Amino acid sequence: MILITGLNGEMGSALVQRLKELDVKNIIGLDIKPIKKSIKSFLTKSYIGDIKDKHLINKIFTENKIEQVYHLAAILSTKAESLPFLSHQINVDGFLNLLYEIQNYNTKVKFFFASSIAVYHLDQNNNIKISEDEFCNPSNMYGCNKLYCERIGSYFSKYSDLMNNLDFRSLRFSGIVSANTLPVGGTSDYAPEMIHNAVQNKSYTCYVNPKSCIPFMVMPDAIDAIITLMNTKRSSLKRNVYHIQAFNPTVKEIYNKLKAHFPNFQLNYDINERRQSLIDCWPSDLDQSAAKKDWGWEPKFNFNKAFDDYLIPYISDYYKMKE
Ligand code: AKB
Repeated sequence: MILITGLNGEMGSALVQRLKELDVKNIIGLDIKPIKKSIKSFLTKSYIGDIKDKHLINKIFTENKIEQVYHLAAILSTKAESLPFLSHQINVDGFLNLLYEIQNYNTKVKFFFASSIAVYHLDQNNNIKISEDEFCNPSNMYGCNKLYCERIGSYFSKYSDLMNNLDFRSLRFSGIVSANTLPVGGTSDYAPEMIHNAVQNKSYTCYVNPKSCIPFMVMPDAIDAIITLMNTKRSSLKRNVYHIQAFNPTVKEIYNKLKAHFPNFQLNYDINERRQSLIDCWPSDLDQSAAKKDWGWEPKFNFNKAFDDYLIPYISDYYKMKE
């Protein structure tokens, strides 16, 4: 059985749909809210409840033979700054609840953990290309949570005799833009919000400045990356954790692209200092040689293709259908 946590979220919904297209069966979903109608039929079973609830996680592992986990449930970076203790409970304790069950399991468990470029902190000059092992010194709650989970996931799977059955794999994502959904509580949310507003002929007030620049990718590439990483032979993977990106536009470049499609689009600014400081200390470019070499990472959508062939046509159709 495959367990997906945070199933209703942007990534969970996209992942389960893709797995269904690939005819993957036996999927169990976990979410704090009732499973969305649009994805419920893809599941063999669902559990509604809290990742923090040890008893519920124990019940899921006892009632099912879990062989793969896609752990996506999390509080994102902006929300984590205002709710740091809740963020720790969900992002760290929730993760530990899953590992605790795996410890007592006599089945091998392949575990995917969604991590983030929030684990990095660059003091200045964030336009250098960095590798996975540099600047891992987070200055935000979400990044601290994610880095710690990466480290203990790697520790248990590599060094601890308690969990020889754990095969831990993780990707550090940055901003992800989907045609169907909007993120909640992230710091990179300005890009998807800007695009969705432009398509709906609405103006947008951006909370970071025009020069702000972090990596992005579209949801289909993010989902393909997860599935490819999970299907790669363990012996080919030289690391437990990889970072990936597809393009890294500034806010101004996103605006220019949208303006070319929607000449009436208006962008205003109302800078949020905390969110700006997070964006400013995150890298704007990633050295992806490890992901390319070990499991053949190659995004299908560069900046132009992402906007011209995916985001703008699909988001336009999405809102037309809603009318
Ligand atoms: C967020 O903005 O919190 C996330 C991230 C950078 O991981 N998109």
